[in-house]
Amino acid sequence: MSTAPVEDDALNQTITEARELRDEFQRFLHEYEFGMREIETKISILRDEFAHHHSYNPIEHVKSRLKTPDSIVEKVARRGIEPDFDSIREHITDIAGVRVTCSFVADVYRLFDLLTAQDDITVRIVKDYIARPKANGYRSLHAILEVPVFLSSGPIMVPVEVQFRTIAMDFWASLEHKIHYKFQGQVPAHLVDSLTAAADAATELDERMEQLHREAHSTTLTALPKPPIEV
Ligand code: 0O2
Repeated sequence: MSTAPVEDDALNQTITEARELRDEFQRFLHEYEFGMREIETKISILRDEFAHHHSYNPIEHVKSRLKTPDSIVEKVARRGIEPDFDSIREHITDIAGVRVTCSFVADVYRLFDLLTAQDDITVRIVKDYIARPKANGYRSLHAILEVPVFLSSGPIMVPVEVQFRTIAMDFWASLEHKIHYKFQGQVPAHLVDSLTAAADAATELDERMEQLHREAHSTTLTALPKPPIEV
């Protein structure tokens, strides 16, 4: 059975529009991917420079992710954001995310300072959940940073959410996330209490490890005939 010419035209028009939307969405996501890569490169340069010139690596690992289209659509609906690209660009700032896990709390702040001091980085929002942990015990330093991306059409500023945390904070957040997901947000009270206690233990561990590190470092320095000179 063949469709009438008018119906064919309507169908072709719908297909063309759907393809255009798909292409525009891909271009939109690419902007965030490029922004994420710029931040990854900056972090990787800092890491290499530390390793080569300071014989110290403050970064344990770096993980990046782009929000999935489903997750973007879900957030647009949940926040009541207009479903157009400009509104999404303006209101959703965590489409590109980079998580930097450091050894110690001092490294978290040092990395944050070094990254945000770079001339081409604009700091949009900082949420310091280390200084002020969330009620459930969540700790991390969050920053929405804008980084320039140079496209063939010209430069654009892309927001990237960077989360800085220690290994202990990361361990806790990852378990908490799994528990939260398993119970779909309705975590039983006894588990909430245990998680809060575990967050306190993680904070204490961070403090003790950093103290130990400082002691070991100062012992090494006094044991050396001459302290190293940094130029
Ligand atoms: P994903 O997949 O990790 O990105 P918003 O995301 O803007 O709606 P909010 O509270 O304004 O929410 O942003 P905030 O406080 O900067 O936190 C956003 C991200 O921090 C979350 O992203 C998590 O990655 C992490 N986070 C914040 N609070 C918690 C917490 O209590 N537990 C854990 N495990 N992680 C947390 P997403 O979008 O939830 O997920």
